Amino acid sequence: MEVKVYEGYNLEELIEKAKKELGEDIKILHYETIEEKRFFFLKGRKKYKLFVEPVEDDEPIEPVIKFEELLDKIEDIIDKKIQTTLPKYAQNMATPENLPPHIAPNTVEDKASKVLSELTGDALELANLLIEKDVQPEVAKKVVMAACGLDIDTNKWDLNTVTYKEALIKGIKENIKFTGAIDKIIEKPGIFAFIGPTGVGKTTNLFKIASQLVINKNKKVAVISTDTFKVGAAQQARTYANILNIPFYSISESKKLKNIIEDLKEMDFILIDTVGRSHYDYWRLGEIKEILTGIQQEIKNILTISCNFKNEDAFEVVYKYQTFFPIHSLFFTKIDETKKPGLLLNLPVETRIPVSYLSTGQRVPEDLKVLSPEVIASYILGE
Ligand SMILES: Nc1nc2c(ncn2[C@@H]2O[C@H](COP(=O)(O)OP(=O)(O)OP(=O)(O)O)[C@@H](O)[C@H]2O)c(=O)[nH]1
Ligand SMILES: [Mg+2]
Repeated sequence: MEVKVYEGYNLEELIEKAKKELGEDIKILHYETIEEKRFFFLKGRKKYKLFVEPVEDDEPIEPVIKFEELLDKIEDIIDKKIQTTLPKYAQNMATPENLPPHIAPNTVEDKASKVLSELTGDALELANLLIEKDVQPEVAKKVVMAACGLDIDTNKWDLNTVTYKEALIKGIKENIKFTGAIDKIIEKPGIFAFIGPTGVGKTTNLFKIASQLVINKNKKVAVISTDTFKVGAAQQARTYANILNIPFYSISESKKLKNIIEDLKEMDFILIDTVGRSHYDYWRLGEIKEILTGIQQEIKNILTISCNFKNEDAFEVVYKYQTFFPIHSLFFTKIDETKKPGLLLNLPVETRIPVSYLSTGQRVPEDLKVLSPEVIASYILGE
């Protein structure tokens, strides 16, 4: 291969020149600097000599892939893989371009009126009221239809209940499963892990439940924290555990979890607090899964979601976590921070995942409710 030599005062310009002449793919062999001669006491300007070889089309170019690019590519592949195995509710949610029409801006009202075209009278009013609370039109229709009969005059569906609340409770009962409080267990110890995005209230609410189990139900409870990542996290949890006077462990490895669980055979409940992770952070979600697996006993994973999440974000959280963990139930938090708690219906109706608790504020242990059709209906109707 012919080697070409370029000379000049600016190295970058020489490279550009070489690329213009030989094409974008060039191999820079080396460059030299030469001091130009002037007078015997004056230094000359610095000159460069660049030695370049053109790269033939069929000559293999060594791939230079940055680590971050490689991670992006792998995440892309995982995303595509997940997309093909998603439950039906999530298939349209994975990418913003694919957002279903009821989420796309400007089409919300059109879509809603189309979806609700078979409803009339009170049924239509209730459905619209639900939509105002950020309930998705399809979900609103499903829930309302459960309390409807066919109106012969209009050939449309209308409520057959006296009040909206009654209708809503009926619709919720038909469309959502409830686990009830976790205080009933078949085999002890009942092991529950609190998983979910950062800052949604996992630690706080784990201790609300621990308090209720210890104080109201007289159960033996231990807490294990796998959150060795966040500064002060273990300390926060240890303080709560000390107040309740229950055993507390902080661990970072699966092997240790196994041994500790063996030691805690006599407990009624073991509650595991995990470190909050973004649902986009596959590697870190994998780490949590790694710690939680390898244990003989079943761990029931409670996915904690804040009611002030946007619909599409909450759906993404659920299906991404679902690809890593079987989910026992959804635990909703921060209902006090939103006036539009549509998620309480949207997520469980569309995903069919049972619901367990609702956190109504920051106070430990008071601000906690076991979810029931009546509780959801009250919050949705803003009572
Ligand atoms: N307003 C309101 N705040 C809440 C509720 N539940 C928890 N919080 C607050 O949310 C903040 C975060 O709570 P944590 O329990 O630390 O959240 P976490 O999910 O454990 O956070 P990470 O471990 O960092 O992922 C705290 O200030 C809690 O007091 C709730 O229902 N309502
Ligand atoms: Mg925490």
